Amino acid sequence: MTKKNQTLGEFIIENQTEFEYSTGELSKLINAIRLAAKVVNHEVNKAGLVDILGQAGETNIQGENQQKLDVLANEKFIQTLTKREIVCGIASEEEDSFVSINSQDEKHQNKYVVLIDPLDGSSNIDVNVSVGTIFSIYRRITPVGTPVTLEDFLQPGKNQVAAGYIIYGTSTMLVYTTGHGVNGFTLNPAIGTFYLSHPNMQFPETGKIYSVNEGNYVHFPQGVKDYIKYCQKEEGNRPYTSRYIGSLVSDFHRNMIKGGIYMYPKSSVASNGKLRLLYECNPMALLAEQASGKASDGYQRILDIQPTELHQRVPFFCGSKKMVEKAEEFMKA
Ligand code: AHM
Ligand code: MG
Repeated sequence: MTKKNQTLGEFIIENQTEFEYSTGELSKLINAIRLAAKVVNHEVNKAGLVDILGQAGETNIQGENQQKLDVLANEKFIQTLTKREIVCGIASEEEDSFVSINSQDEKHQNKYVVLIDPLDGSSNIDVNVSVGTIFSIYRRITPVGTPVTLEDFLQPGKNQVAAGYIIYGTSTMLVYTTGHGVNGFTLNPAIGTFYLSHPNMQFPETGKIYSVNEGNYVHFPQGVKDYIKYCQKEEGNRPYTSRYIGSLVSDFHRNMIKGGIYMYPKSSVASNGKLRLLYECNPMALLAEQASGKASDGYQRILDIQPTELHQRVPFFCGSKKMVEKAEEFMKA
């Protein structure tokens, strides 16, 4: 049952029983994410005030410069999840390999692994534009009590038991699903409490917004070029509006509320696009489907893809169902 203005804490407890293997473990995990979100929110909000802006001077596994806040957000999420001993493994965009947290204590028979992008859209940090955290949760495949292996992380997105994001925007929101629809909670920063503000979020079936980095146009496959031309054509409810923040969480969030499509296609310079399957596309795809939207790599359902690598990239088309279907039609042609 969802009651508007319910706190996230109340919501988690009330809805715990609708989860298939309800032992309270997943609830504890969501609670830990809630806590880490508040800590990171605090850091993101004061970023302009203290000297934590700028690059940390290190390069992550994808060869990108890490911003100090990326590193900080990564630390906070990993610390919060590790200290509570509620997961057996964590994979992060900022870590080369997964972190195994197999407690020696027999009592800690943790079943879940978490994959996170601790601070997505980090090129927006320096210019005061919204960034986000994305998370994805699976039950491990290997037996409890043994160390987690790569196999536990390389599961197709359809196996996710929960997924969500935190958007550090004009207000901070935590939006998540456990496979029973999508609910959004807004943080009241004065008292540090998330309240249910957006119950049962739904993508409009179609929309008028397309979000893509059109600077890459010349490198896009013909199907994407044709779809963009279709979006711009004066006919019916078109031309559509172009909106691209360059922060997946923010672009997705806006499109879910207003109706739209987000695209990060492959290109002649990046054969699988840019976005990472495991901790960017899969969680967003589960949220999209749970909110009556659709997510595809242009040809097939994102959630059906069998991953082969932790930091694997995949082309991504996500948003209002009819718009994604239209983009797929152009890709096939
Ligand atoms: P990041 O994880 O390094 O921040 O990269 C992911 C981000 C997405 O949030 C965003 O949609 C995309 O990269 C923007 O990329 P581009 O600047 O190439 O358009
Ligand atoms: Mg990212």
